[in-house]
Amino acid sequence: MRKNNLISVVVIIGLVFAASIWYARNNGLLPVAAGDEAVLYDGLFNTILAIAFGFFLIVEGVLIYSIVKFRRRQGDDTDGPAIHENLSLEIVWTAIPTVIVMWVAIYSFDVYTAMQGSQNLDAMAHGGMHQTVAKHERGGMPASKATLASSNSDGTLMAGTMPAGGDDVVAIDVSAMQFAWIFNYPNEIATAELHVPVGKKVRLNMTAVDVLHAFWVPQLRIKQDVIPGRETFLEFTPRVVGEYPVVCAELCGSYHGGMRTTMVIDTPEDYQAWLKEQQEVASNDPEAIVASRPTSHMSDREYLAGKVTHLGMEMASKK
Ligand SMILES: [Cu+2]
Repeated sequence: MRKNNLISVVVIIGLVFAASIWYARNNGLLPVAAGDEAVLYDGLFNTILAIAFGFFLIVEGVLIYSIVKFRRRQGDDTDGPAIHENLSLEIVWTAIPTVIVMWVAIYSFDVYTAMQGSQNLDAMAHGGMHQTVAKHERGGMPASKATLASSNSDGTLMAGTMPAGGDDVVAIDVSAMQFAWIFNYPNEIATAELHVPVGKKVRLNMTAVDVLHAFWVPQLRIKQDVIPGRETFLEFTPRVVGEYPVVCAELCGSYHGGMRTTMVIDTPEDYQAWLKEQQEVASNDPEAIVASRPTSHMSDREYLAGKVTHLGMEMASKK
């Protein structure tokens, strides 16, 4: 390669590199990162985006260059050069993507582990073991039905093997139903809106009353299925005070699209004040207590009637 060519290749690669990093930092494709996990996730997303954008520029650049440079000139009817193979080129263009893909895989798994993804895998493995026991006791009944049956008859869930949150963790029980979220805090507080304090680890222990739902907050970059008869959980650490949407991300019925609420990340003082306020509501409002009780003694209709009344009062009392 001539010296001039080498210099222009180096300059072009440098420019592509700079453009990729600039685009990864300024793409504006993601909403605000409201949790510590979201920051990790964005690091991964932006890195992959930078790599993809760099390759896009190189591939499209070479394409456009070739279209111009090697176009057919007037009166030129000769054949192109017959090139069969170029072993070193093939080795290079196989090795580079292999290294990149392996590195991205390791980086992704690292972020996944940091976001408690593998804890959920462990919990699922335990849930599976539990179901096998249930199947045994019930004389070969399908595992999922056995689990459902037990959660209906005694009001407790089979997944009792989940690791519980420690003292420094804000643990909130979430129950999903067609078509609402109920958040149960200690002291019989039940609300339709999720409040969490900034800077403290939050653990949501989730289960569904009826069908599959999924808890999703785009600004936290986390999503978890909520499953009838089995407990799943999500852990995150809020970092930006504000209001964010909670969206059901699993088609769960005719009003699935309306199954939304708000997650409010409060300052610690606001959070305590809110909890106190909810405590007063709960102790003066019999429906609020009903909403947080086990459902074993009620039919579904009675259970939901309690919720609906409570939700109505919640919304009215906020204004
Ligand atoms: Cu849903």
